[in-house]
Amino acid sequence: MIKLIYFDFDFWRVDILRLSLSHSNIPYEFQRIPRQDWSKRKKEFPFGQVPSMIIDNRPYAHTHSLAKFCAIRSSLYDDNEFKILIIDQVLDWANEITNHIAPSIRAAMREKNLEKFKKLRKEFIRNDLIVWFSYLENLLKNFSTKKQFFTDKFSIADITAWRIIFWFCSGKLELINDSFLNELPILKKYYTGINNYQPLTKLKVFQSIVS
Ligand SMILES: N[C@@H](CCC(=O)N[C@@H](CS)C(=O)NCC(=O)O)C(=O)O
Repeated sequence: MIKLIYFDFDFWRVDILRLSLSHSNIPYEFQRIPRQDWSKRKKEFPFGQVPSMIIDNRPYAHTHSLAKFCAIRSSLYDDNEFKILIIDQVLDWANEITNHIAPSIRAAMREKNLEKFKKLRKEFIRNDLIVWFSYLENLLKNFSTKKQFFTDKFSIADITAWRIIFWFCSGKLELINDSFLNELPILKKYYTGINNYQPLTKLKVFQSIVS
């Protein structure tokens, strides 16, 4: 049995694993670690980070590696080397945009420095927000024939792209709202399509993430 481990809040890094396995009815356990227990438990995990995945008592980590594993198990990866390149780029893009917004999140949550947070978040909005979502839109524009899915077959790339767009549109990131998507009409249409893609939206995990 696959066991997934993350903190006690929803975040894309583990949600894409849960969505992928749930989509294909692959059984898994999910353990949430309360934030206050982290310093005691950090050493249990490879690289001292979560998400982590345990199978047969062996721990594994790093979002991209875990996502690839879960997607292969769920038939949401691909056999074609060029489709794989597209899927992997979406996963790497998700890591990149997260790394770009992370300093402003850290300033607010960890350092509790409001001035620094505002400065960093405004810099992110000015320099990175549209730039990084344009990169994703370009990938879709250049490689997807119908623009419905990244590889023309629903995959972990769509789960990941959807989860990140949802994060940025959710209103949970202060000073950012969904209006930025108006500048990216192809991506906006794609996002609306995934928001109505029943095999994903009917999942309990999906519903709990959006509620
Ligand atoms: N390279 C890792 C990054 C994972 C990561 O940054 N995890 C954060 C939570 S989102 C974490 O474990 N933070 C606690 C710590 O580093 O002590 C991955 O790809 O999964």
